[in-house]
Amino acid sequence: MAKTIHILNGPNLNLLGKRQPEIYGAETLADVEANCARLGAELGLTTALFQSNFEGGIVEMVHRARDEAQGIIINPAAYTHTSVAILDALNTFEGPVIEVHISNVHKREAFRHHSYVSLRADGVIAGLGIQGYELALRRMATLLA
Ligand code: CA2
Repeated sequence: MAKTIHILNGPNLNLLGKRQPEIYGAETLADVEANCARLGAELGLTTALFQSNFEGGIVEMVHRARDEAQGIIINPAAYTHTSVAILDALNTFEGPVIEVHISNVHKREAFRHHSYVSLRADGVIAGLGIQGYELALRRMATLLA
């Protein structure tokens, strides 16, 4: 049976492609979903993309992934830098976790340089635009082979 990857997205990423294209690009979260579904099919992986503007919503998405997914790709957005709750939830997930940031957080404000989620992530991609999600999916295929 095809392995399932959940792609979790945090606050404001529903606005991707609609605001601040100079930082986050012109493509939308629907484009990310379509690109990952297409590549997932090539790699033999089923993908499902979710987004929440709420910290607890992301925690619950991780709980759902515990039952339904073999791997998590997560862009926790601003909660990357603040959320022990999301880190704690990810620590209950047994499969691989890859953290993705569209922008290069290390080139930005100092408060974006620390990530709680990186304490759990098996890999981190930053600054490669939305292509980072597809690169994370390729790595998932390797990790789950
Ligand atoms: O670069 C990333 O992917 C971030 O996770 C994006 C977060 C930011 O807080 C992190 O430091 C880095 C912000 C997401 C906001 O997304 C928007 C997209 C389009 C328009 C406005 C916001």
